[in-house]
Amino acid sequence: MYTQAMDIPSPERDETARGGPRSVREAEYEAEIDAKVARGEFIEAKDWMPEAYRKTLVRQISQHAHSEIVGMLPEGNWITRAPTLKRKAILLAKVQDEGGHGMYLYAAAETLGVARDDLVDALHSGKAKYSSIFNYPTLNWADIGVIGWLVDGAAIMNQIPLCRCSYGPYARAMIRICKEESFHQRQGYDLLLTMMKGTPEQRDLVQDAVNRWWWPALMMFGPHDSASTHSGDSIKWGIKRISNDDLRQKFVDAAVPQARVLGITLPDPALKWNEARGHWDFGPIDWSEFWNVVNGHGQCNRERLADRVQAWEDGAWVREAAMAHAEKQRKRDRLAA
Ligand code: BYC
Repeated sequence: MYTQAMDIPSPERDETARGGPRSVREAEYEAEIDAKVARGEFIEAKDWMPEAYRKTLVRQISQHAHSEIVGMLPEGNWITRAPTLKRKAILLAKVQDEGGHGMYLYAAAETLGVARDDLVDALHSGKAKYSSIFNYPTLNWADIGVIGWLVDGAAIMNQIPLCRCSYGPYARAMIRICKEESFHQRQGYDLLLTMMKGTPEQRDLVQDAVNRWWWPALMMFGPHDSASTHSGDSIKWGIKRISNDDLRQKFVDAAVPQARVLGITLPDPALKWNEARGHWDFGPIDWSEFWNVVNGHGQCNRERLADRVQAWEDGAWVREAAMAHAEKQRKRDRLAA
């Protein structure tokens, strides 16, 4: 799996995508792809695929990769301020995992014939999206616990079905990512349980953090199904297995009993068990806030992008050194041959 970036599309398939000699057989290929998806088989990098399927995957996987590396920032901010050595070690490991998730996902996107530099450029220029959730600030230590509990909890709910996504390299990357997300969620919940057993001030910090993160966490699942432009195709192609709203409902149903165990109140007066539906009803989401953040006007959008660009520029010497080392190695190999 970790060499999957080498598994790039074949020139023959590229020719088909450009409408070359094999394009007359496209309908047949599409029927083959549909049958594979229906049988629950993976589509692999070297298989022919409809151009729209490839583009959707590049869009979703690269947005996902960007979310992971931008997602390192709000928590990274607290590594130096963790209250104990144990919490610092846990947070360091979690943030490193997120960097690793970004790398698996960029590698999975590269199998679709895109260059990583172009994806990174799209992020830095503000053209590419990343999850809305990372445009909110982390104001106190309880925010780190709440990110683990709610943000990683929402991420797992969304990502478990992606382990069965029809595109093999993405599905395989998601298996490992979900295992690590599970640790992330648990460490957050554990941190909050510890704070809730502490002083009244600590409990107030937890409640304040939950009040600020609850609604943005619900927005992570994307717009209401009726406003989700990509869901129809993505579900047809087996990329998305469950709709945005259904995943959001599953998340609310899981979070309510967890909130009770913690002893906090979720900030939604409309939250009510609905016997007939067998689910928790919840209040309306502020979609104007969601689109405002998605379109670049959230509290931290500018800061997050500026930090990513700065990190990229600061890391230039590492990339140059790696390239120089590889070149030296190539020369040595040539001489030896
Ligand atoms: N934020 O047609 P729709 C993590 C955009 S990382 C921003 O429903 P789709 C973690 C959407 O892109 C978590 N934009 O789209 C890391 C589309 O715009 P474009 C990241 C959003 O793709 C570090 C438009 O709205 N997880 O867990 O079918 C630390 C219409 O939406 C959002 C993933 O990326 C949003 N929340 O469904 C801790 C999972 N929602 O592209 C934790 C993989 C929607 O047309 N991604 N948009 O310009 C997915 O499952 C899907 O892409 C989504 C959206 C469910 C997010």
